[in-house]
Amino acid sequence: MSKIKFVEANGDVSFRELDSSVLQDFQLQKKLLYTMKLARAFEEKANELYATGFIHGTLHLGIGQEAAAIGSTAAMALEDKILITHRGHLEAIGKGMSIASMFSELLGKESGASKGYGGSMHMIDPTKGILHANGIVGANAPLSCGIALALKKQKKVAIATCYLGDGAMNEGAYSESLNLASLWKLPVVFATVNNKYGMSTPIHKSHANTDLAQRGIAFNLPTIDIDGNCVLTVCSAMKLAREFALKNQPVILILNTYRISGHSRSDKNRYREDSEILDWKKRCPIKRLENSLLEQKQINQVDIEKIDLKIKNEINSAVQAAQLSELAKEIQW
Ligand SMILES: Cc1ncc(C[n+]2csc(CCOP(=O)(O)OP(=O)(O)O)c2C)c(N)n1
Ligand SMILES: [Mg+2]
Repeated sequence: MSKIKFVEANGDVSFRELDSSVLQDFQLQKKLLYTMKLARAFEEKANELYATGFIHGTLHLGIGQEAAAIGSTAAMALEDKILITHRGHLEAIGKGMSIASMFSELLGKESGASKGYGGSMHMIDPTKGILHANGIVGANAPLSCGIALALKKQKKVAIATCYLGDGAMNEGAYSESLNLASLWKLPVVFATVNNKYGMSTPIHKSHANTDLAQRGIAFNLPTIDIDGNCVLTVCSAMKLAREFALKNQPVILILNTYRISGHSRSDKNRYREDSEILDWKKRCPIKRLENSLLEQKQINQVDIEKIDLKIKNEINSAVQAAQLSELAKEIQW
């Protein structure tokens, strides 16, 4: 298990151990396994519904990135707020959103998260702290500063987490937000999901400095840089980031992972080698935790079959409920 790399605002680097409460809490680990499997099954079902013509618009899947989303949201409180991106299904599920309302949204139903008007990129549920979902790359960053400022002024014991991608780091709004968050000491975590690509562009063609953890230094911000495919590392790192943010010290969290799925449904994967995808498939975050729990005899094959069956039933009944509900009023055709 890899350690947590911590880069101070002055550039000094140290490595920290994972949170012992995360390592010893097998109930939590089983919950993480369940939620990652649920999130994977949700996206696989969404993919199938798209392919069979039930979902219109587009779909950005995060297959392979489950640990980054589920591990980080698991370290949050209900009162914490998140802002998600065009690839936001996983974080929404991790923060507790109902998958029935998510399927309804995908199918354009009135019972959907955004009443069927938004689709895949607009999974919002304020009761769970999912305040904003945005298809405009980088636009979440200044909004998260506003939300964090409100939390600070209201003296809430809660933080805002802004999810964004490696590509979004090169939007001007990202740098402006780092500056503001640092200057105003806002309770915000910039959770950067580094999946190595912005659409078809690899980071070495878009970042002048590919060591993403160096970016914070210019803004006097600390950065936590970790293996985003290890859910226990992610959960521990997010706990640490949250502690800083609660003390009004904004932090950048870099979650290094890989998108197995294409950028969107129209992606033909012409910009990367099959061997690269295969290599990352071997580092599947779900299998990794499953194997670790098996090795430690915390679960067995029968438990895994039970979990998989429970998830299958949960997905099927959520899709069924979505299919039975009314189409969003203004898009009946
Ligand atoms: C301001 C803006 N520019 C361009 C786009 C088109 N676009 C959608 S997703 C995307 C790539 C974003 O890459 P990254 O931030 O790394 O997120 P990822 O897709 O890898 O999750 C782009 C360029 C957009 N939606 N908004
Ligand atoms: Mg990316």
